[in-house]
Amino acid sequence: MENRWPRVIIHVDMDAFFAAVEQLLHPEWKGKPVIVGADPRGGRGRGVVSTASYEARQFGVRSAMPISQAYRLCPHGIYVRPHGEVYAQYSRQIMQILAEFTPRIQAVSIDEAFLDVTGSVHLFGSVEDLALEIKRRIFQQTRLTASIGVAPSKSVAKIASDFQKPDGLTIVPPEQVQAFLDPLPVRKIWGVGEKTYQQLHHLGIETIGQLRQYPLNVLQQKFGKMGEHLYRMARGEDEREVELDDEIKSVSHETTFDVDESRLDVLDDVLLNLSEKVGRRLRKYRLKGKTIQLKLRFSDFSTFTRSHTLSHYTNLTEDIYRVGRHLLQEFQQLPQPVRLIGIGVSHLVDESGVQLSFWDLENEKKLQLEKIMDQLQEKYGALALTHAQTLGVKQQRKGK
Ligand code: TTP
Ligand code: MG
Repeated sequence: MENRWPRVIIHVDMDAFFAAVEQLLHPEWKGKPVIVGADPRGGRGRGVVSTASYEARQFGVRSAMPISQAYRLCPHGIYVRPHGEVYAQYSRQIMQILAEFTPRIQAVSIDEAFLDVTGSVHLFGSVEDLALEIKRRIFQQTRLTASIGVAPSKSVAKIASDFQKPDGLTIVPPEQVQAFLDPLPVRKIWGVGEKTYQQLHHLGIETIGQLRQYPLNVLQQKFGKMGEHLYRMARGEDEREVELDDEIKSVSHETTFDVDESRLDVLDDVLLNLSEKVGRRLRKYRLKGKTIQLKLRFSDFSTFTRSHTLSHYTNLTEDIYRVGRHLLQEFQQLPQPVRLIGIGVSHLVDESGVQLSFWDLENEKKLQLEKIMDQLQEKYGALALTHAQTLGVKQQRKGK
């Protein structure tokens, strides 16, 4: 049933983030109007509101409003100066929770991220189950609520996360994108600021549905470059990809030894084990990579990395291990005992986004085998099975 989703993009946005964290740190402020921002100084304060709890919003208090105005609207509110370090810590924790759902995640602000979970839905049953699980884990681990939008594109997912705030979940399947967008005000469109809004208003265009009535050439004529953007946004057309954060542009595993290790065969065994972990993770998230990197840290903490880029994309343990072993051999004479060894794969692409080359066709069978092994291993535990295929590689090496 989920096949009708060409992509599943999620936008997560925390509710009244700074104010919610303050309420968490001061439970007596729960249910009360909390305003984070400049000091109101009895109404004479300068500066603006960072954010306000939903209780304070009932009085009309909003982000970026002068603090003096907020004070007039809500004189009995609880006014707090921002604690950036604490918010950043919560932000990191939330991003880490999100990264459990897919390595394809893009943090766009302190309390907001896009996730491409196209490859992860099968792990959770359905799109809805996955989204609910994200909300559940965030709340369980932080006691904060998030609002989530799910759609086939980034722009629609972002509008959807805002649709039922706070603590909302709005899922817009591909066939409902148009019906969802049409009644919404044009202001909801990404990139429509005050100036564009005024122009649209003059034309009598208030809703996205009205905007959609206008042909492309008319919009281009009236709005120049912005015209095509409006045309596409009104249709929910947005090809933009979730841009991977730098630290998750690769999948890697590493091990630090209890006692520094100089025996090559032991290092080699560990490398096989790490390669298997990396391969399994790539396959789990339906990713492939092209560049394999070996990392060694020696007794004196000096750290070296060596990498090799293949001519094809892979997520096979066998490939990762083979290249890793090759790179390890380049350190023929280890200058010192090894303290840490790691292996990673980068230059990641979508498993399905990769054009089928001759090589892929040849390896299709191997891939199927490894997937079955992964499933069995997850079911019955890592030790229950010997990985016949990597064992083959190993025996070859030992036989040499
Ligand atoms: P937002 O996600 O825009 O707002 P929010 O999380 O407070 O509320 P909502 O439930 O509507 O998402 O911004 C995240 C945080 O960024 C917010 O808590 C405080 C900070 N911020 C500012 O400091 N100034 C601003 O003008 C805005 C918009 C946000
Ligand atoms: Mg927010």
